[in-house]
Amino acid sequence: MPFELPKLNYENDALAPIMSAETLEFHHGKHHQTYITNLNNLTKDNDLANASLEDIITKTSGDASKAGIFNNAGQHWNHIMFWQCMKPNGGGAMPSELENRIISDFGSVDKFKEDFIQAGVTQFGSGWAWLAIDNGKLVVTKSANASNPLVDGMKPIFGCDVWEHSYYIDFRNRRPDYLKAFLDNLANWEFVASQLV
Ligand code: MN3
Repeated sequence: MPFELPKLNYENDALAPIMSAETLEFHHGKHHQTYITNLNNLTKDNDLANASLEDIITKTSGDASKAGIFNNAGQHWNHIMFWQCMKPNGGGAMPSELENRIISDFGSVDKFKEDFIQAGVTQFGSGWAWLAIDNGKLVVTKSANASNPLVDGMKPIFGCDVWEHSYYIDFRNRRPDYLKAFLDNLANWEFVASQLV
């Protein structure tokens, strides 16, 4: 079964002005679709054709001869996660089970947000900022290009795309402002809480 572009849970214009319809038309409709088209072409005639997306990522990680498959599979997984991490009028209060875990592992919600923004700002070039579960503990981490914490045995539960295609139309070069707005106005904390189990 070839991989397919997931539908968004909101209209293209529903996240404006933080993330404009123009950004989503390109980012979801063109960039994400291209990763899927490439992934399907690269796996259709080999032993990965029937593997799960997670298996493809972990099996090709670190193998230079499979970099094309890894990059497109990683970006497909990362974007499936990313679209679900946002909602119209997001941000705001977290469900208590998520807030309590964050306070337990970071000290405060503000410290988590500070660490998350710092991870995204300091990811040199393209990549991702993440909240992930590592051996039962919540951690903030970052990854370059198409990689994600799955390759390090962690479970990512929240991620922000810091490739320029995700924010340049709406924020130009202001990546820190994009990350702050992502947390305060777009984050779907109910989805993140659902990933804690
Ligand atoms: Mn992207």
